[in-house]
Amino acid sequence: MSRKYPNVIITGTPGVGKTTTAQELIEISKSSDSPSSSIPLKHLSVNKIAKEENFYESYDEELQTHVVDEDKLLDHIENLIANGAGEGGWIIDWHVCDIFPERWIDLVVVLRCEDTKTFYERLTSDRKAEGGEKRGYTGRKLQENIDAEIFGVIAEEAKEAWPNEGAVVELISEEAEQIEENAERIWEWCKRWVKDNPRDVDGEEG
Ligand code: DAT
Repeated sequence: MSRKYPNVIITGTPGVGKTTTAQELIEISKSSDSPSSSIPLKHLSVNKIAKEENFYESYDEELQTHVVDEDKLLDHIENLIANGAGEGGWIIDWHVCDIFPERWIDLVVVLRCEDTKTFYERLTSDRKAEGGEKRGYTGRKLQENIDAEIFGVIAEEAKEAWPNEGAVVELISEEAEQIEENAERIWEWCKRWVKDNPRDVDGEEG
């Protein structure tokens, strides 16, 4: 592993709070006042990239969703991640995690909203998170996402793809104050990773 900063994926069923949490984490990293612990984290919103670059393969009418061309997406993200000598610090935000090679990612955070009433309200609400996707889910799209969250489908996929002890962390994202708490936890984890993985001047592992 030759990264200077850790790559983190924030995943979970649509509506659990990935984008909001990633944005909060970036804010925390920017306001960190200690130069020794400063980490230039970068938000990589996969939904945004897929839309901007038009990495859509087709449209699923029943699920009212675009089907992403995963090969194009992975090539694009690989280029981004390899930039800057692959220094790391990418905060990847997407509901799919297991298409990414295991070695790209140092920590997988699965946000959870097991309180079905809260989750239902979020998915059916028309509110749009800043830079996020418009909700107002109905029909099969709504039901499939609620079921996926109840059964913890994404957490299972994450644990299968990253079987190493401690590689996957599940955090509850039900209450508003948990957004900041979770972002703080991920930030503390990033700082510890940097301390535990020191580099020498050549950028080699120390
Ligand atoms: P995601 O990126 O996982 O699809 P989001 O960040 O767009 O989710 O959040 C969806 C909506 O839910 C948005 O209006 C913000 C709200 N939300 C997210 N996490 C929350 C939390 N822990 N408490 C209260 N509201 C939350």
